[in-house]
Amino acid sequence: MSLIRPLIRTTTLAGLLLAAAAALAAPPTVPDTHTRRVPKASAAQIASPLPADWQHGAFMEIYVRGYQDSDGDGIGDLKGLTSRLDYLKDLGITGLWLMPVMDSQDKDHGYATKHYRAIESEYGTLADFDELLKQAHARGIGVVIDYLLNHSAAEHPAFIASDSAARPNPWRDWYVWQPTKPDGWQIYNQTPWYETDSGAYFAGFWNQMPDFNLKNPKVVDWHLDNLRFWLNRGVDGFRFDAVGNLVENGPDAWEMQPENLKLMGRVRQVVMGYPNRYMVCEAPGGPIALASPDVCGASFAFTQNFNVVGAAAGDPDSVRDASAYFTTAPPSMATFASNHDAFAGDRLHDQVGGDERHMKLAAATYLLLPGTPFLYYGEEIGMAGARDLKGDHKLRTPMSWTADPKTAGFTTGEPFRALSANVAQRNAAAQLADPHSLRAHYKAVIALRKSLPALMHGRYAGAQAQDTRMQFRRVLTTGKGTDTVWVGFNYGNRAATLDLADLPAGMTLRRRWPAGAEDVMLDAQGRAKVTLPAGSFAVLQAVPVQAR
Ligand SMILES: [Ca+2]
Ligand SMILES: [Ca+2]
Repeated sequence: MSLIRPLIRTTTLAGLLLAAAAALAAPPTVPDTHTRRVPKASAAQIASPLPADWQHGAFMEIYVRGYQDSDGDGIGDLKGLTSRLDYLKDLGITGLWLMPVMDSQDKDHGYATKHYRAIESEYGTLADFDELLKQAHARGIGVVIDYLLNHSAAEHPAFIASDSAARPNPWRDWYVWQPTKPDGWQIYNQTPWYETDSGAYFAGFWNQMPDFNLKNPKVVDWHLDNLRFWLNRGVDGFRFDAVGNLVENGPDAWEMQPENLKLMGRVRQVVMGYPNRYMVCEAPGGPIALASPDVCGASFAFTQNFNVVGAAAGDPDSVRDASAYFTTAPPSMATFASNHDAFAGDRLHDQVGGDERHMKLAAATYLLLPGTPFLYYGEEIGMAGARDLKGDHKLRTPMSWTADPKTAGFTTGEPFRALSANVAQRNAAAQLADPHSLRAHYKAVIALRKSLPALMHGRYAGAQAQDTRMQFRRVLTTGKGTDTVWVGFNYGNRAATLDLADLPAGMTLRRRWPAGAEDVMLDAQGRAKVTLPAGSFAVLQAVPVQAR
């Protein structure tokens, strides 16, 4: 967290003279590799090589630094990730969300972007990125990258240029500057204003991540050009970070301002100008408003993550809330059990105390409910956090590929961070060898979701929750007719019988899960009873009797 520039206000005479001299100096410049206009996209750049359903998931959120090292420096990189695409394809993944891959100051999470049109040198080159896209597309997998609209790194040349007393300074308005530090601001329990020789700047998250002035149309136009830069290279979309924090209107008006929604609507117009692309926004403090088609179109379903995990562990209130969520939330919400941020909870394995049944139920719950599911890398093998790390680092450990206690198969060198606490017990190699593994379960439920379009696209109907049981229907009406899939969960410790109603009368319910179980006959009123063993779920598809 060391500061790269002195943050002490000039008070000495010498300092004042220096400031006066600086004011006479030429205004600072920014290399045009950061800012040159992006040429209009060609038809080939606009076209998408992916099938239309790719963006309905399942997605995998990947921390490139932690996924696979290709050159032995102990740091995951793009070539390493490319070498693992077959593993992801085999799991049934059709989309990747890469945490920031652009050149960053922090050399850690990557959210302090230093260059919006360059790849983080520790991760590789633009050519490596192009190869990743090519190889992912060849496997029917789209690649969505994290994009930082709200802030850059303090080492970004535009911020360095903005921090200058020279006038006129065309970069000053790119960031949020005041002559002196304003009073009355508190964001996440600290003041967001930081002083330099030239004034005070606003940084909502960290003094090394200054906020852009998104009321400046030049900044917005530049961001839109950066998006085109990546879209023209073949990127399939973006995950937008911290969308609740874009525009500030005062000490009591810094979160989810109306301008944020308008700005994201403009962003979406640019992204959707390229067919078959996808974007999803992050704003824990108001996600549903962002999912509107004229804003982001999709947004992470914060709170539903805790409902899903709580339900899996058999908490009746969580079952009720998990069941109710999509009765009001749009189906474009992006669902998950955990992610890279500690505020969204520990890794799924750790949230349920390593209970295999609870992990399997959580996975099935969010994969079978509406929403676009996002797995967090390693979730599918039950990876735990690091034993002796805290906060976000605990969640961002090297992927456990093998049981090797020193490297986890992640690198031939020294891993950049401590390994997951359960690398010996839970790793991809062991899970791939076990047909009953958690990974095999994820793979099977993802395949089930893909095989029944109603699970991917159907509306949510008949949602009921009672104690530790819930059931719902997914109903898809197309030109070919109406497809109804019934899903029931028993999160409890005893077998339970669920009463089914409002199903198409006279049809048969074919068991799609679990495999091998008997079909269920509906009576003339479309009713049936289904008994579910403790800690299990069933998926039944209504089919005409003669189709048996
Ligand atoms: Ca490396
Ligand atoms: Ca902001």
